[in-house]
Amino acid sequence: MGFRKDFLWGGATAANQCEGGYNEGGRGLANVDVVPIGPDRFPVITGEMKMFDFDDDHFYPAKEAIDMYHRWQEDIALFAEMGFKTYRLSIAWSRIFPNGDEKEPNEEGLKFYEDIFKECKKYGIEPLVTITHFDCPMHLIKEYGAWRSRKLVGFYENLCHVIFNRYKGLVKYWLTFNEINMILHAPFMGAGLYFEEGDNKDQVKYQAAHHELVASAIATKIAHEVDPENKVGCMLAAGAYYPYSCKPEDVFASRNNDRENYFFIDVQSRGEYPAYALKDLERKGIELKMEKGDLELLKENTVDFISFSYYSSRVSTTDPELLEQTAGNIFASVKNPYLKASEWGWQIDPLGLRITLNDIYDRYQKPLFIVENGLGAVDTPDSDGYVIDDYRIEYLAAHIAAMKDAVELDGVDLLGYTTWGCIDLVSAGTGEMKKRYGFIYVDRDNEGNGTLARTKKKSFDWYKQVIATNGEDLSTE
Ligand code: P53
Repeated sequence: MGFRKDFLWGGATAANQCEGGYNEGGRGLANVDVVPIGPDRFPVITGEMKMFDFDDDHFYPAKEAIDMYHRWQEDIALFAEMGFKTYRLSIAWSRIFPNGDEKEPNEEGLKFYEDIFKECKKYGIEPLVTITHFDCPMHLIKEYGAWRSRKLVGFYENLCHVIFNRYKGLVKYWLTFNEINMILHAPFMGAGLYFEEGDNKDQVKYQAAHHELVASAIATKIAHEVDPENKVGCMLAAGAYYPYSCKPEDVFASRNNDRENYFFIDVQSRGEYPAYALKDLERKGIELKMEKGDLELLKENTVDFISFSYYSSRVSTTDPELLEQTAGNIFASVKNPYLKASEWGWQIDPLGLRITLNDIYDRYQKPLFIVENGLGAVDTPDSDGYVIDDYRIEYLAAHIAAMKDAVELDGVDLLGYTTWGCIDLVSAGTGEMKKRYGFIYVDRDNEGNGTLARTKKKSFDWYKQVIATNGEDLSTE
């Protein structure tokens, strides 16, 4: 009983949130570089405010991030010390293709990740690679309008060809698009989409989503052709919606909110546009341009497993007063009166993870992989620089217990679990360093001050024990 013997315990990061080195090694500029910290971040990541380059009035935390570009050896050694079986990381597209539309890749970028994968292998760590974690080369945004353009499918296909061939035998687990549903909520950060006056935003977003879905299917096809050992997954920002009340209208609203997310996975895993989505697109007056063969591609190249991030459940309501309070969040949700929230207002719901695992497993019947989960919190090092993060341990222990119930009691087939930000990194939502998720503290603040020194937190030894016992020992003392 319990987790499978080869359960993949580990941690997750994304290139732009940890590497820095934004202009080193021949790397080109990307959307994720030019999103500033501060009040302009939200309008920029949602594509409302144009920011295609750096300016002097803003601070851009991704430029240096936590400097993993130069410190990855030290960081991977720490992951190995915790006993990681897997390490989820992403490839920065613009390291491999600085502009995105070149024919030939940038060798320095390819070599950078090859060295990382080899280092992982050295410790017996299986890399889990996100092909794109929100990033899109800036040149593709300026020249083609990013994923608005069908051309992006071809550029992405080229990237996939190169990396699948180059890393054959080194990487087996791939994710095509991080949180593919983020395109609806943060279209610039998630897919490089910027809106002009008069744009029909829904039309633009769903057309771009179609291009990503086709690109994802093509990636799956190539991955299997290059190496039948390859396993390709989709990736959803998950979290079940609860009805605020048992009023049927609230229940119906919660189902609709879930479908807005499942739409993507329905296509990637079942291989078809679901009926409800076709009706909804029609009602919204959205006409998707498809090419001949798209539907076959989608049908014939479905994913091998389903991965997702889970931080919180969400709540749906039809009550106009409650609805008012939800504006401004990336994912609209009403406050759940039964749950406590993090310092950033994310509601903490371990049982919601079990519910979400069951919902997804019921729907798709494929192996699942939790590739992000964790608590963003303020850490205060003591005089020795040590962080006693009992709140983080408590959060993770409760979520691991819930996922164990989903496996043991409900029969969910779960491949692994990687906590988000296993080393402190830049927050995607806010750009802050202060919102920390790691087992490893990084000395850097929101303004970019600090030595970048790495220090183990209390949770470091705790997670090591969790992995060593394959999730049996979650105790804190
Ligand atoms: P942060 C919300 C907002 C932005 C990105 O988020 C998000 C989410 C949660 O679904 O997605 C993931 O850093 C994402 C990571 C991100 C992590 O959540 O705002 O895949 O890149 O860092 C946590 O606290």
